Formats: sequence, C-alpha cells, structure tokens
Amino acid sequence: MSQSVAAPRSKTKPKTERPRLYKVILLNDDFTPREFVVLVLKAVFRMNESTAYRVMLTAHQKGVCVIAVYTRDVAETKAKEATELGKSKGYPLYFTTEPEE
Ligand code: TYC
Repeated sequence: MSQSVAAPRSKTKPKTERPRLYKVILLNDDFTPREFVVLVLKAVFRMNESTAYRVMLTAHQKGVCVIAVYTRDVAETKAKEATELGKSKGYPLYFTTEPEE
C-alpha cells in the first residue's frame, strides 16, 4: 500500500500590506468665523462640540492642525467636502491632505 505525502506548500509572501494613510490638515485664516469652523468639523469629521472647538483653537493659534487620518480616498473626499462648505458661504476655510510618513 502506497502512502502519499503532501508536498510542502511554497512560501508566498502574504499580501497584507496596509494602505498608506493620509492626514487631513486644517489651515487657519483670518475670516472664517470660529463657530463655522466648529460646525464643519462636527458635520464632516463627526467630532463632538468640545473636540471640534479644541481642534479649531489649535489651528487658530498655531496656524495648522492635523485633524484626522484616513485612507487616501476618504481623506481627499472629506477635505474637499469641508472646503466646499466654507466656499459655499464665501469663506476661505481650507482643508488639505498629506501622506503620513
Ligand atoms: N482665525 C479665525 C477667526 O479668528 C477662526 C479660524 C480658526 C479660522 C481655525 C480657520 O482653521 C481655522 N475668526
């Protein structure tokens, strides 16, 4: 009676690399009302009032604030959506994205 022995499986590199993540960055300006910035942060980035206020204040004081990290598509879509909300009210509010190191 012959017995078969399973051949060792070849070692393939598992394809589990994580997608690169992108930061969404809020830039300060001199014209957008603070309350409007807070409103946009709550609506687009699902922040609560106190987090949104803290983030707005950081951008106001330091010039910029990293507000969240997402996959590229999500980061770009949210940054665009938030910037458009400001634009629709005539404000220069601006969100940009940047890859994480
Ligand atoms: N600097 C604005 C003001 O004094 C408020 C503001 C904060 C605007 C943060 C943009 O990213 C910003 N009205």
